[in-house]
Amino acid sequence: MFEKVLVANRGEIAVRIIRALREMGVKSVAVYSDADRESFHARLADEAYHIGPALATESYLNIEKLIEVAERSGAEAVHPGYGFLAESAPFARTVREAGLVWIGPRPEAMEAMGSKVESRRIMAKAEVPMTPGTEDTVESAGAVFEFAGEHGYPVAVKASSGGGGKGFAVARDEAGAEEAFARARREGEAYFGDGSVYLEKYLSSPRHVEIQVVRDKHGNAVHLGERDCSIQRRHQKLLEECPSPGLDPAMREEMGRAAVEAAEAVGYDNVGTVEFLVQDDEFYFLEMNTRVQVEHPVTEEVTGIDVVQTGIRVAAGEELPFSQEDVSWRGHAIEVRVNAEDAANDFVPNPGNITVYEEPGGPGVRVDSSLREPGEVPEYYDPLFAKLIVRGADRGDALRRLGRALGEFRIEGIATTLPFFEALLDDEVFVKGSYTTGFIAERLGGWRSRRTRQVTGPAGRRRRQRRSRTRGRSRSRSTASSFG
Ligand code: MV4
Repeated sequence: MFEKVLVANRGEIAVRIIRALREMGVKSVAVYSDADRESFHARLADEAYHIGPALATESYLNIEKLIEVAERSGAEAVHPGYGFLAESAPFARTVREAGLVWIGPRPEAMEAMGSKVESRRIMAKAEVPMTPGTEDTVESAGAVFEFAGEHGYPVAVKASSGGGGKGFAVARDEAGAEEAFARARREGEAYFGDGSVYLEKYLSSPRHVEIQVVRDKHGNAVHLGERDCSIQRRHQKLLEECPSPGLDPAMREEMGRAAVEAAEAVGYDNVGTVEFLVQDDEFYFLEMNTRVQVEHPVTEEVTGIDVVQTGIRVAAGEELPFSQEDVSWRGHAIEVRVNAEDAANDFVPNPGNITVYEEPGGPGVRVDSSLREPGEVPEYYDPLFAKLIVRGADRGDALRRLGRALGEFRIEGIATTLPFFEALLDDEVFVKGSYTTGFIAERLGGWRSRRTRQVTGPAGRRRRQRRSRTRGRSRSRSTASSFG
């Protein structure tokens, strides 16, 4: 096992990795930018090195500076977390060329999964179910007409290097083909420097269900179950849960097996996530993420397996300490992403200084956060600063616990996504669990949240009085507003 690891990241995932390392008796090295001087992750690590100005390209994305700190600190391995350079094969290669261990999969696997066309080729060979699509990239909108002639409209046009909703467009009919083709190509070029696109038969109302997998360097591969990530706004996940309300045991078993086959076909050798679309009792490979994901805690809470520590052990060459038969799932977990975005004002970014910060607690409640107390959420990075994860005996229990924990979460000074989740708990489609990826787009506009808590009696009056004095408070008790 490593003696010392550089955590090449910030925020809540850096805190998470530092905690994992500490439990393993491994020293942690943090890096921080000007904006993160007072950050919790820098304080928590055994050592912390300043790496530059707030701008990510000058700090957390600066490969040279990261390698320099790794060498200066005597770290033997680098953990990239998620985002930033987590899926950068060049960074992984540079880490290895510096004689350090990359805590993640082989760069070749990262590259293969970074190309949607290449990953579909590999999955086709492994007979992992996929939507009908072109085996190669296509050069003109004429290919859309031809594809639709065989598979019908709508047709999804996707940039092969795309992700996160960029380089994705839908041709709903012949008239829309040119524009969809041009948009996917343009976005592929602009965001990923690669305008090559391919086609898939478009599924109109799928769920987004992903399977956590891990494969070690000795060929042992195991899946850790699914996470339903369909509650997304503009391709940004907001809530994830396990198990998925949309899967029955047979499909769960089949998807788990397909995900393991995918990992084997890729020669994958760390923790990873295989994403699927699920519709009409069928599932289809979407893409594979070659990093630990934001939502990994949902899987940890239901399996009891520490996904981050498992990834570190695999990178150190250890065999998986569990087999598929050892994995079991218990209860129901839900994660909500607490972003510095004003949910009542079209989720506009709202970074700034948090003046009151009180996390919920008690049975079945976990908060993974970049904060320990009031402090700054900087404007330079991803708006996510905390994840509230709850676990209950079943979904109903987890939903009640989520409502209770949201009610305890106090954040003042900035607006956040907390009120959005309170309103979600009032939505019958969400509570029933019969939602798809279209849920937010279909229901967000018409929502008027209601006061979810009738404040009565002296405490209520006191709270009401206090509220009138506090401006900009991110109330976890939603007030009359619409999440338009
Ligand atoms: C699809 C799809 C339906 N059919 N592909 C959106 C961005 C990228 N991650 C892939 N996405 C989709 N691909 C086919 N063939 C629907 C989506 C999609 C989506 C997927 C997962 C989660 C949220 C989504 C929101 C809109 C569209």
